[in-house]
Amino acid sequence: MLRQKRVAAIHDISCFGKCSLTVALPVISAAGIEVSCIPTAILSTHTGGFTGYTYRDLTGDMLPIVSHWRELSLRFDALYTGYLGSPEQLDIVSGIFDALAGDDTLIVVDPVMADDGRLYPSFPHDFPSGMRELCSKADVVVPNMTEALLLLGEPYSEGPYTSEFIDGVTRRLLELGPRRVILTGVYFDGKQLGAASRSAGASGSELVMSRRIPGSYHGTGDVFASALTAGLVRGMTPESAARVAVDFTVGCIERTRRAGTDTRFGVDFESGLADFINAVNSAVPVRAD
Ligand code: PXL
Repeated sequence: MLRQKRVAAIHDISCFGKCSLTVALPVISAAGIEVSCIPTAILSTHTGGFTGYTYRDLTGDMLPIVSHWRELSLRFDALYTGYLGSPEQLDIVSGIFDALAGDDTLIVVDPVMADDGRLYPSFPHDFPSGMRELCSKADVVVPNMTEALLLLGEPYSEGPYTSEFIDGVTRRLLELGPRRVILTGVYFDGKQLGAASRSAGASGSELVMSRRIPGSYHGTGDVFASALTAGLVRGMTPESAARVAVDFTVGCIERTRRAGTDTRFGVDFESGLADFINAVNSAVPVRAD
């Protein structure tokens, strides 16, 4: 019988404002993949635009969860990390990679820490250098442009970008050690926005573009990285997984814009899940054996 794939998602739970685990769990599950999780913190809302949120640090729970899982000899097809609850968790997650990854486990690191040219206020200024080390252990890293430039220790640069600039960023990110980079927030004009995908040894970046919708919608990085991880685990090529993830994310933003929802509340990804599942299944049909 075909074995169901299993992913461990390591992100916070933001109780309101769809992002991190409240996105990763449903999106990856929709692709037919089992998702276990290691919550890094519990917040009443995410930190993007809300004030007065509660915050419970779960750093102390992470290794005991992993120890129990090791007693159960659980195996994972992918480990997928996002928002970490404290700087100490960088080392802890690195240890979790060593403890849980087998030879065939895909490690996806979304270095969630910044956007729009700014490090999130919850992180200390040296967080990007710790994140750089974690990224060196990844098979795939999925930074946005702000995170990419922080990882590289380079000044933030507003777009529109040139293809030479994007190729330079993806090349230097690969020099940090991951096997593949999928850089989001890539645009060359006001009309299109997308991602640049590049693997170690490739001579340039492959672009996966779509229409650009004005505005900044919270949680879209998590929607994209979760859909990408699901596609990769299902066996899609990085470019086709990025294509499906870009289309899914743009659809979510478009529906949310039309509904006029507060941009802090997260995007309507739920209404796009059926199309997302169909896109994944038509790229990699489920074998009936
Ligand atoms: O979507 C990224 C994210 C995840 N979790 C928390 C956040 C953010 C971005 O602000 O604050 C708690």
